[in-house]
Amino acid sequence: MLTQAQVAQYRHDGYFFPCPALSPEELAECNDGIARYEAWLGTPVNQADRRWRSAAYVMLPWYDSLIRHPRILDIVEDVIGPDILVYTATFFIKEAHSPTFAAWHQDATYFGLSPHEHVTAWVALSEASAKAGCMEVVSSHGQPRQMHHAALGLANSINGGGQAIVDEIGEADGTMMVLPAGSFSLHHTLCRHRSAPNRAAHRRVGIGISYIPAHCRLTGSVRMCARLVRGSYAGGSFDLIPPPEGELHPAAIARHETVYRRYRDNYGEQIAAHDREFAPA
Ligand SMILES: O=C(O)CCC(=O)C(=O)O
Repeated sequence: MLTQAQVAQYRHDGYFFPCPALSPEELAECNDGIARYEAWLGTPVNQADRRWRSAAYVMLPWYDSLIRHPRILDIVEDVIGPDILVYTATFFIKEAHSPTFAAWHQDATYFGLSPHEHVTAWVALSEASAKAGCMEVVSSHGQPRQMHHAALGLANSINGGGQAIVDEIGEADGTMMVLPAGSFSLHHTLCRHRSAPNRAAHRRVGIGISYIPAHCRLTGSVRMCARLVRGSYAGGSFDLIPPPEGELHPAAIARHETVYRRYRDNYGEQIAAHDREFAPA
């Protein structure tokens, strides 16, 4: 649980860290789960088709347990309330000595969620030091606002759209969100963040879990899927999905295909909506 002062700090800055979460055994379970997943894929997750990076909790029970972890949800509840959906979750992996990076961006840009209450819990499954390319954030100083992005399709970008903010960032203000393995950070959907290449000798492994309060709506035309992880859902923009029937169970893999397709359809629609919103008058 966060103190009132910590919640106020999150609301002012748009980020908060570090929050300890996983025991050494739980951390090992997650990393063993990734090893089994990569054996099934026949390639590291970050080199596989992008679909396999996204929403894999739909197919993997260990991952479904992670997104429902009480130590993560207790803190997420402190900032978005008791009725919590997972909108998506993403593997963010950088191999040792790799150029993979994230340009400055805000998650809200292509998600199409309203109101802007989405928060990402970025869970470190390895140490995320500055050398290993941890995230860097800039405080919103209590005045978050959507900035202009371009989907540049940047080479080596960890984000699908290769998107980057094209407005002034204020990066002199940056803070490195260094995390020990098993802990997590929070960043608000309008928090400006980026990460540098991994110059360390170890693989940097993280999972970004996108939590939203159940009252969030989608602004686009695509009906998306979500997983209810705490509290209740009165209905709205999302179709709720059940837990996986088993690890990589055929029914769960088929469901993942639907979840991913809708995610991509929405994302494409939102890129166009963002470009319209920021088009010169
Ligand atoms: O893992 C990274 O380096 C970037 C993660 C990110 O952009 C996010 O969680 O929104």
